[in-house]
Formats: sequence, C-alpha cells, structure tokens
Amino acid sequence: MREYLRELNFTQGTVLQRASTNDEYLALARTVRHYLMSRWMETTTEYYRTQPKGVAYLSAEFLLGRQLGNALLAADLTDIATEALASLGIDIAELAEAEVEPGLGNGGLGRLAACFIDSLATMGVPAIGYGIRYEYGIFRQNFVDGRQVEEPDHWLDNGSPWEFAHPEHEVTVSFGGSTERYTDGEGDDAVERTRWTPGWQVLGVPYNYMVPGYRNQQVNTLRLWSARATHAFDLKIFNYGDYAEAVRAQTFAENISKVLYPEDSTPQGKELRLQQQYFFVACSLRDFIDRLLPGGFDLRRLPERICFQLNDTHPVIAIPELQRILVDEEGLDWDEAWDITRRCFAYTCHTLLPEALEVWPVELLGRLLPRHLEIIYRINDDFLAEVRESRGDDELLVRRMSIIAEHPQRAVRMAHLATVAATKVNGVAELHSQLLRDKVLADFATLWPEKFTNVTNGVTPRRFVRLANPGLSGLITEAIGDGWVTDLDRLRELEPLADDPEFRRRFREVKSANKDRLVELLARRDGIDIDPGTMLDVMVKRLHEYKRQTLKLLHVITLYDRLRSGELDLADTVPRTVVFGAKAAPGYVMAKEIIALINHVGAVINADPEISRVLRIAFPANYDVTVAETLIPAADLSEQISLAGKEASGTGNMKFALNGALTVGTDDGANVEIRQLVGDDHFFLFGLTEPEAAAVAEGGYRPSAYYEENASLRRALDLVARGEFSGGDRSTFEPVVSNLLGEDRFMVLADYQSYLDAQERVEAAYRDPDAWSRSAVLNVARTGFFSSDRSMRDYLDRIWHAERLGGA
Ligand code: F55
Repeated sequence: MREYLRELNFTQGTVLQRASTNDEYLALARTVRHYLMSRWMETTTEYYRTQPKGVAYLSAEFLLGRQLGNALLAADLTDIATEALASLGIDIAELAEAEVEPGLGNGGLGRLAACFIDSLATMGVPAIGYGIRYEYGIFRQNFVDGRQVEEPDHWLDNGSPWEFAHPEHEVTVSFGGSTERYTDGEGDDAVERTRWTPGWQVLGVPYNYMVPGYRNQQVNTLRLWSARATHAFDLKIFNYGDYAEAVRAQTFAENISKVLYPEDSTPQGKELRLQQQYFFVACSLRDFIDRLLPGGFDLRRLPERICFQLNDTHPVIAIPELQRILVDEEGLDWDEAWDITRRCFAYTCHTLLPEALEVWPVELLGRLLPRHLEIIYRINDDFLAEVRESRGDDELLVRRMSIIAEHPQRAVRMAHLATVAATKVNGVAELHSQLLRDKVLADFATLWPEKFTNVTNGVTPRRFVRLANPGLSGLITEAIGDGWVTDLDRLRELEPLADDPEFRRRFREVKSANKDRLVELLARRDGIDIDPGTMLDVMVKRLHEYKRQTLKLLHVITLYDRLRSGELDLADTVPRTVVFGAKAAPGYVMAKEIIALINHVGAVINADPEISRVLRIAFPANYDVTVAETLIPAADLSEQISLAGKEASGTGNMKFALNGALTVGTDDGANVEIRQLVGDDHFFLFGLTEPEAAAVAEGGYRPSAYYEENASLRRALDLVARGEFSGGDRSTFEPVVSNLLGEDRFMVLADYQSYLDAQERVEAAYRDPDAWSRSAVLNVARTGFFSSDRSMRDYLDRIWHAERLGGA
C-alpha cells in the first residue's frame, strides 16, 4: 500500500484524489513489478552462475494478453492488492481494465508462444523468449456496415509499465552489401575465407519483460527487439548538414519493428518482413552469445548450452546466421560449424496448408542478405549430395526436396531449410505430426525418420482457467485442493464428482455467473444485448475458409429458415446465442466478405421479434485475448469445425474444454485427442475424416451435387443468393455463394448434413441440463493433458534435453 502510494506520487506524479484510472493502473503495475524484481534478478544471476543448458524460444509473435492479473497471481498478491485498493475506495477490476493488451501476435501461434514461456517459468526451466517489440500489434477491428475496418493498435500510448528498455545492450545488425573471398594467413596456414561488407546497418535495442513463474520465485525473461538507426549513420548525415535526410534514415531503420504483419496463413513475401525476421534473429543470437554466455566461451560447445526452438519458419534465417558467425567470424571450418549449427536448432511446424509455407525469392534474399544466400546454397549442395548418395540419382526427388524451389520463381523454401538443419522437427498435434510425416515432409521423413516427432500443443492453466474462470477455479480447489494449477492432470480427481448432483448444480451456477459476466461485458463494450438464459454456442478464431465459419453460418441460416417456415416450433426450440469472434487478414477478400455476411445475417435474425427470442448472433468486434478470457468460461458449446486435415492443432479447442464447454468438432488437429480423452459420449463428432476428405478431393469434388441433393442446404444458400440478408441485393454476397457452389475448397457443403445432424444431437443433449453438466464436468476432469506444462515436459524429453532448476 505504501509502495503503491509512492508509485502514484513519485512515478505518476499525482495524488490519490486526482489520479486517473490509468494512473492507478500504472502505479499498481509498478508496485507489482517492483515486488517481482528481486526474484527476476536472482533468477538471472542463478542462470549466469550455474550455466545450465537452456532454451531460447525464437518467435516473431508473442500474443501476451494483459499482464497485471497474471503478475498479481504469480506473486500471490491478488487478495492483498484488492483489499488495499478497496480501502482506498478503488475497484481493482476497474483499474485492470485500463491495461491495453500487448497484441504482438496474430492468433494461435503467437498465443502458444506466450503460454509456453509461462510454463517454462513456472517449471523452472532456464529459458528466454526472443521476439520483436512491434510498435503496432495486431490491428483493431471495427465494423462499418458489418464490414471489417482496420485501425492501428496504439498499444504503447499510455506507457507500458512491464517493459525495461536496455539501450546500453544494443546490437548492430547488418544488411545488403556484398561478399568477397580473401586469404587469411600465409603459407601452410593460409585459408580461404569470406568477408561480408554490409550496405547498411540498424541497431536493435532490447526491451525486457518479466515472465513470472507461478508462485515459485522464478522470473524468466522475454526479450523483444526494437529497431533504431545507428549512431554513426546519423552523425555522418547530420555532419553533412542534411537534417531532413538524417531523420528520414532514422525513420527507415525504425520501420523494421513498426508493425506486426496481420497475415496468419498466407505470408506476405514483403521485403520489410524478411528484414524483421533477420533483424530479431540476428539480435537474439548475438545477445545470447555475447551476453548470456560467459566471456571467452568456446562456441564448439554451444549445443551443450542451448537449443534454439524455431516457432514456425519465421526465425529460420537464424540457421545460416549461426553458420555465418561460426565460419566467418569464429574461423571454424565449414563441416565442424555445420555440425554445431545443426545441433542447436529445432523446428516446430504449425500448418498443413501449402500456401502457408514461407518461401523467399532468391533475388530478394540475395540482395538483403548476400552472405546468407551463399551459405544456404552451400547447405543445399551438401544436402542434395547426401540425398543422391542415399537415394540414388532420382532427380525428381532431388528437385522436390531441394531447399531452392525453381518455380514459379527461384526461391528459398524456409521449411526445407529448417528441416534439413534441425535436430528435431515437430508437429503440434498427433494427427498433424502424422500428416507432416506422410505428406508435407514425407521425403524428409523417409530420409531421417528419427528427426520427426510430435508435441501436442497446450495452454496455460494459470491464465485460461485460474485467472479467466475464478468461479470454476474456486469450485475445483474446494474439491481437490489447489495443486491442479501446476499439475493439471490432477483434474482427474474431479471425475467422481461428475456423478454428484450437488457438484453439478454448483458447476451450473458457476457457468451461469460466467454468462452474466459476459452479458455485462458485451453490453458495455459493444452494445450487444444477449440473454444469459440461452445456450452459448461460440466460434472464435481467425477468419479463414479452412476453419469454416460459413458452415456455422449455414447452420444458423437453416435454423432461421425452419423457424420462419414453421417447420421448427419456436416454443420447442432450445434458445441459442451464436457468438462469433474473428479477425480477417486485411488483404483476404473472401474472409472479409464472410465477416460481412455473418454481420448481415445477424442483423436480420436479431431484428426479428419472434425468432430472436430463440436465435441470435453476437459478433463483437476486435476479438482478442482479453475478450477470450471472459467469453470462453461462459461458453456451453465450442465450435471446432475445420475440414479434417487442415487445422494443425487448434488451442482454443483446449481452452473451451478445460472451461467446461462441450465440443462440436471434426476429426481434426487436437480435436482428435480431446475426443479420445473425454470420450465419444461427451463430444459431438461430425464430418469427413482426413482420409475421406483426401479421397473426395482425389475423386473430383463437386459441391453443387450436395446443393442439388440437399433441400435444406439449397434453401439456406438460396436465401443468401436471393439477397435475404442484403436488402434484396443479389450481388452483395454472390462471391461467397458462387465460391461455395463452384469450388468450395474446404468442403463446407460436403459436411453440411453431418453438421446439422450433430447440432440436433447437441440440442437434444442440452435439453437435459443434468446430463449436459455431467459431460461438461467430465470435459474439465479429462483434459488436464492440454496444459502447456505437459507440452513443455514433452519438448524437454523429446527435443531440448534442458535442465530444470527449482520450479514447480
Ligand atoms: C502467422 C504468420 C504467418 Cl506468416 C503464418 C502463420 C501465422 C499464424 O498465426 N499461424 C498460426 O496461428 N497457426 C496456428 O498455430 C497454432 C499453434 O500451433 C495451431 O494450434 C493452429 O492450428 C495453427 O493454425
């Protein structure tokens, strides 16, 4: 309390009576961070002293979410702070609302990185996260006439109390220029070397974030890099007196960490994006070698000290960078260096979509990073020689496996580079890893079967259960103690309670209170009015055709159509609120059309005085981690309806199950494992399986056949086509309809009937609240496997072989 007031006075420069909510928030945040500071310094010192083998998680995205609640929880200060503030007449919840979440990621991949660093800290693993401090995170989404409009995310505007800038630890990063061979030494000692003379440089300034372990004295570091112009550069130009030019150069450099690219599945091959990737990776390797290793460390022993985990291909340029450091700067010979490099990296793949695999045109890469391109060529030559040696002269195979693609243009396939170099390659769910081995990277899996492994994703129970769902957490803790927060398998102990009517009643009470919280949030935040007495049917994730938001929408339209025609009896329908949350990549035209269609269908249904009593759509704009934390605990039904074989894992699916929602889902990604664990009776499965979908695609898929044969599908699509949801205008949503009828790449129409059938089972099940809540409790009890702590154990056992210090 005294500490809090001091922060308010001396750091915020205000007094209690005049402090704004933001002042109060900043003062509390600083108080908490002060409290965690000594743990942080001790953890860092301990790592430096004992020099254990650690992990560096390299990720272009960390979708952290709000920090205050998590920091209070980790420090076990929530109650103390709440009471102290209350005695000053301050509502801590209101103050927490002032925090703008750092949205430094697009979706699943970025949020996964945030869950992983939380688990690593909680488990006492020596680990550091490395990424980019984007000045603008994921855009803010608004709807204008139901259409998505993007606005910049000024997340730093009110000050960010969680970061610590360290300009004194800046790192210089080089780009462009040219390379030349030279002879180093004389006579017998003479060796050929390469010198890279860069064309330009920028500085990376590290910003450190605390990553507090849950009540374990451990605080790890997340280090995000921010770009600045080099001093030399400024000075030179300022001395010429060209002030404007100097400022322009500064702006140019600072552009590198300006904005997060909002594409989450079709990477933009933009030069600035490659600059971002190399920038943060070069900073991170330098930082690790120069600052985290003791002076004079022999880099030949690097693999004993670190595993760099590559979060998808975005940081893969780290591979030639380390090879360059070892060969050009340290003077190691190529083969010895390559052996070291290979042992330092592991690669996680997060996709199955071919268009999501990053490639960089040789022309661009060679211009920006000429030395790295040479290194990649040499890696490829050696690798292809190895392929020829082991597989004979199969030129088709060689072309398929090459790190360099020839068509449509010469380009570096980052996933191939990662796979060739890495000690281990992992997928993010069993099915996904299997498909990587059998399809996407099959040639590599044949060559190196031991390289491939699976680590099923997980989510942190601290944020997504303990913080987001205090009601359920209290109920669980009362029943089995609080050990589950760091040992989520213990949720199993709840299983018998699924048969206890009193426990189920209290579970329903919690769910109902969570729904009230959500209703209040949507009313306040979006002016959306929903009835907490209805079934909450939730689909939240990025908008993508493969995720099939249109399938959910066709179900809603069908319900609407049947209610209107009287085929369904209003009085005998389970009332539902269908909640969507989704951002579309700004350049993804079809995704944006689908957003508009959802909003337009919602407008029509919600305006119908009769039908809206049993069916409503709520689509709050700007779905983010903060909204997720209120939305997920309130959900009854979790929609996980991607076409089988397309969703690598999904992690929202895990968050819903852990919060006691039932899943309606396809046999895809981690849904498969969720269903295996909770049991078929407590999961609504539908749709083609992956092999079935592959066979349909193989045999020539004709979506119009489903339209012709299925009357209810026809009626739903016809409603859209006839302009029912666009004021009679048939052209508005024509592209969506004709895409479904003509191509329907993700087989929405093929799965439509099966989905309707599953939804009928959902409805029947929901009519029996006791049976439903029994299933819901069993979902909670049986999904402890999906803790990111377990994911971290799997990475430790299968990939990193790092040590654990203290920790839980
Ligand atoms: C972001 C940028 C680019 Cl260039 C490409 C992809 C992304 C991205 O955000 N991908 C992503 O989120 N992938 C998801 O990763 C999750 C975590 O592993 C999976 O659960 C999910 O299935 C997958 O789509």
